[in-house]
Amino acid sequence: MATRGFTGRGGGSEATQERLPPGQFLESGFPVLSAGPTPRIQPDKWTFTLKDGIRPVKSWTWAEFNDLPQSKMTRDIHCVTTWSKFDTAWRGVLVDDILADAGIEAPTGFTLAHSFDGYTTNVPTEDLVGGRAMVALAYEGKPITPDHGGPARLLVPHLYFWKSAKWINGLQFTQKDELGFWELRGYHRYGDPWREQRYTND
Ligand SMILES: Nc1nc2c(c(=O)[nH]1)N[C@H]1C(S)=C(S)[C@@H](COP(=O)(O)O)O[C@H]1N2
Ligand SMILES: [Mo]
Repeated sequence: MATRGFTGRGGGSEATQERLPPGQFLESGFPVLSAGPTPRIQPDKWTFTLKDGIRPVKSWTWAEFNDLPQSKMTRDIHCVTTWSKFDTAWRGVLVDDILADAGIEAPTGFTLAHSFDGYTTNVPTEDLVGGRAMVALAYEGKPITPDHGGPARLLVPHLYFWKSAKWINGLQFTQKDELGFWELRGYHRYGDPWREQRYTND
């Protein structure tokens, strides 16, 4: 490991530097970042609802949701607070498979993710489909811990990690791009780490 500041801002090898989006450094731990306290959700109280505007399309219980086809994704993640973590390994239900089980195709180009703590975040629908995003149920082979969003969290690894809503309880298709919790408080509406879209006007 090179001395910090020797090879670049984040230190590390050239390969590491190439894998890090601009302004990011490599983190080996897994920091916890939440706007509020960690909600504790019992499995029998857990539901996930897909909505088209205000119209509920389908809801799943914890047991039903766990019966959906599951996929694995191992991806680098990038937090807007400048840490990145390589090769995080998740298992869960692709948004594609949620839509397939509901028997619909995405009705609009805009989606708002909703969580048990009241958190919301907007993601263009095209960034959630085509195998690009999942509702994750396990991290490194174990149930996701409550502080990291368990029992279920959204994973949209190609966008800054605030888009990966913890404690997710639904996806809502919207007619226009409605801003979520952090997007209303100055974060970028899209949040591409490779274009360093951290704040509203980046
Ligand atoms: N429901 C909910 N999801 C959330 C947050 C939150 O406060 N509430 N924080 C976001 C932010 S800003 C980040 S960086 C990541 C952090 O996830 P972690 O705590 O697992 O590292 O979760 C995101 N998802
Ligand atoms: Mo964050």
